[in-house]
Amino acid sequence: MDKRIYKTACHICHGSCIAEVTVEDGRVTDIRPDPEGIVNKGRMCPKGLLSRELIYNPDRLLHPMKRIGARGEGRFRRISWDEAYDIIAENLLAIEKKYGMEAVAVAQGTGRHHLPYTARFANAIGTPNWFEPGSAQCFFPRIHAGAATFGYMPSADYYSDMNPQVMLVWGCNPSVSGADGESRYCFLDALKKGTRLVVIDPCKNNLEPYADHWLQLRPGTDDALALGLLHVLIFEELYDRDFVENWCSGFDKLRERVSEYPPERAAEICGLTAEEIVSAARYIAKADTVAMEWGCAIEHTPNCFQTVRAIALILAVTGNIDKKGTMIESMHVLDEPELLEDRLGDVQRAKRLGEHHKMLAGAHKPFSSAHIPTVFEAMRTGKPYPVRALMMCGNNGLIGFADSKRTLETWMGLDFICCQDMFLTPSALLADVILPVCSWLEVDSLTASPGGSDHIILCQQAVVPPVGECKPDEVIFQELCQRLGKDWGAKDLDEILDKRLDRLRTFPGYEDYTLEKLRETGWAAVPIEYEQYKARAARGEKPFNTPSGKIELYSRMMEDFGFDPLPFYAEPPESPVSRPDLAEEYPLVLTTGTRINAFFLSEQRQMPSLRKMNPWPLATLHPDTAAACGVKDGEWIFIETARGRITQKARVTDRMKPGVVNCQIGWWFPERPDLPYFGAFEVNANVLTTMDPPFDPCMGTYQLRGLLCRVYPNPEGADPERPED
Ligand SMILES: Nc1nc2c(c(=O)[nH]1)N[C@H]1C(S)=C(S)[C@@H](COP(=O)(O)OP(=O)(O)OC[C@H]3O[C@@H](n4cnc5c(=O)[nH]c(N)nc54)[C@H](O)[C@@H]3O)O[C@H]1N2
Ligand SMILES: Nc1nc2c(c(=O)[nH]1)N[C@H]1C(S)=C(S)[C@@H](COP(=O)(O)OP(=O)(O)OC[C@H]3O[C@@H](n4cnc5c(=O)[nH]c(N)nc54)[C@H](O)[C@@H]3O)O[C@H]1N2
Ligand code: SF4
Ligand SMILES: [Mo]
Repeated sequence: MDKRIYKTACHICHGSCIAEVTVEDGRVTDIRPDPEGIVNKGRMCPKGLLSRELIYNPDRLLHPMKRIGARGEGRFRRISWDEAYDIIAENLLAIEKKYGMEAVAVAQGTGRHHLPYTARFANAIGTPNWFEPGSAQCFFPRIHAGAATFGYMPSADYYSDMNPQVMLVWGCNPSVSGADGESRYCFLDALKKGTRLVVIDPCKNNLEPYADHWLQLRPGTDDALALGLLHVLIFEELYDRDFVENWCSGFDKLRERVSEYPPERAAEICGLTAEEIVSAARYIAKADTVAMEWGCAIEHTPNCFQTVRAIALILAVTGNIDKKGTMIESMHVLDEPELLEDRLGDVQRAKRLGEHHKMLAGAHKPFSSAHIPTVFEAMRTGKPYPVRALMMCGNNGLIGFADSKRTLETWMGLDFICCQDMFLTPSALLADVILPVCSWLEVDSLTASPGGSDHIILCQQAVVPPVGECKPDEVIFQELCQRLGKDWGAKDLDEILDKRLDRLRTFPGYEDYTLEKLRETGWAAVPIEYEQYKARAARGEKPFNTPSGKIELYSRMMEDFGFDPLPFYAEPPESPVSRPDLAEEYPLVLTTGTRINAFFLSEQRQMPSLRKMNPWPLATLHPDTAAACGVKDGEWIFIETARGRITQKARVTDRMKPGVVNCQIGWWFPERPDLPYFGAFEVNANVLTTMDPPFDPCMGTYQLRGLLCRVYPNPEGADPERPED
């Protein structure tokens, strides 16, 4: 028997836990955490550990298929890769000829191994209309607000002998979702070592024992809270005067803006007391070292960019930047793969839909993304020009994008859809061609950690050959380019991966490092350099890579783009304050998201052990709210907004802020192919959300949190058609 143990990085989530995977006769027989794994040190979550249920799942797509029934009906026929590529090439080239390649949209899922290659594919074939659900709603706002403010996105330092004394946990639960591009374990270790928390979250959770302050704000009002905290820090003179004078610009202007947000005003907006805000601010100011984990909850309103900036400025004025145990700068140890932006060319780039959202789509940055609502509008109306095809990779947009009914209607009208996935998802049901892809155990990839300040490279490798006829996304893109007569710009994946190690090779001890070596060791790490800005200043260089060379409390980049250079509060467009008329009908505040251990977004519902951990979709509400709506814990309820209604099971807990309902996301029932779209329109939270304007001017973000809803019992109780839990 042939038996071998490989070290490889799991990358099901945004983290990278090093696993020891046993392979016997070409099959994965065991998955364990590597006790030495640099970020996980002997721990992995159930999603990674149970991945044999993923790779050998009976629902796994094993060969390419083409649609034979009506779109969405779910009838497909097995075809060869050759035939699949022929169909795709024929359709895309016909669309290119008739409308131009901009009529082909390329949709990417959240950032995992295929992220750069999907963008590269879009550039290689010549469409500017590449997008990722996170571009405007997740992580990218933090990246770009970080760049505008500091010249980089800082992230929490868990790696020095100085544990963060206090951490702000803002709209995030890193113990479940993973810290910035990290798995959760570094955060949990910091807690064990004594880090105390200030948590900003409408719902209390497992972090409660570690929190000295918990600000249960009304969803969607994080901007007002950040400005209220800044008010206390500035007007009580609790900020770091030396740091601000030496390294920040625009303080006086910020002070003037912040004067509009005394804690009493912020408290009223957020549904808190002024005392809660004042005491939290004083606590933050008193700590020697403060780091932060900020989550996507702050990126889910149309004032997303200003919200993220306002929060970032708390770290800036308290001087918690680039010192041990605070927020640190990237070592950029892993080069990005080439995105082939030149291949796109200026003419095509200028056609990018949503170009005026400069922080999203601007030509000044890599991973420029088209604006999803604008692309969808073009699909529906042909304006400003037609978009007729959709290439989906690692994206389950019918579940993940706002307003699922509108998404369905939009995609129904397209000429051609191709979907690359591991499973027949509700989105894949709409495809003309489905391409089966590899799981994390079947692909080669490199990841950097942590996401915002990488000093570690983690190596993911194919430990077994692909099951069935599956292929890695990267190979599919290269072969598709070939078929379309477009240049992929590399001989193979190894060439691309090897090039990404160039920067690592500039560090002492790594001069001759190879991909092969990395596959043996599992990871490579370089030492963090703290206070890089001081070293740059000593060399006569700009300390920070911003227009002024300082941390920009007043952002000149934003001013140049015509955006307000100073943060402000804006009420979400749908809220009890901005829409009192609608609130009469829908009196509760809805938030969505809140990651859970068992699942990554819409995935893993087919994995029996994980599904058992969370069999049904749950909506959380306070006992007073539940009583007012006549619903009981554990009962199926309806949650309804102006867009539609879904059903989930009530989870009643006094940890939730009264008046707020929090729906789980990502739900569909893969075990129910008999239901239209696997029941997605009955249970998926995005039936409730909206993609309507107004959008965040900088990023084009729409509102996913803080919407208006109502809740009532589902009189049918547990649907008899639905298996009991
Ligand atoms: N296990 C697991 N890990 C994941 C994922 C997953 O699905 N499962 N998804 C991945 C992805 S794509 C992302 S973006 C991250 C997201 O993970 P996080 O950034 O941690 O975000 P969420 O879990 O969506 O929400 C975090 C908290 O925000 C609170 N919240 C809700 N509304 C608001 C609000 O308006 N303001 C504030 N301050 N808080 C609010 C919720 O109660 C919740 O506790 O996780 C990644 N990691
Ligand atoms: N209401 C509401 N909506 C949200 C959010 C929220 O908090 N509230 N969060 C938003 C956020 S932060 C994000 S990032 C988006 C996420 O949106 P998506 O990225 O679309 O997330 P998923 O639903 O997990 O879809 C990912 C798909 O990729 C497939 N897949 C997994 N690995 C691979 C692979 O290696 N290759 C390929 N080709 N496919 C693979 C999976 O089977 C799955 O079908 O959703 C957003 N939607
Ligand atoms: S935390 Fe993320 S990387 Fe680690 S095992 Fe779980 S899914 Fe994989
Ligand atoms: Mo995300």
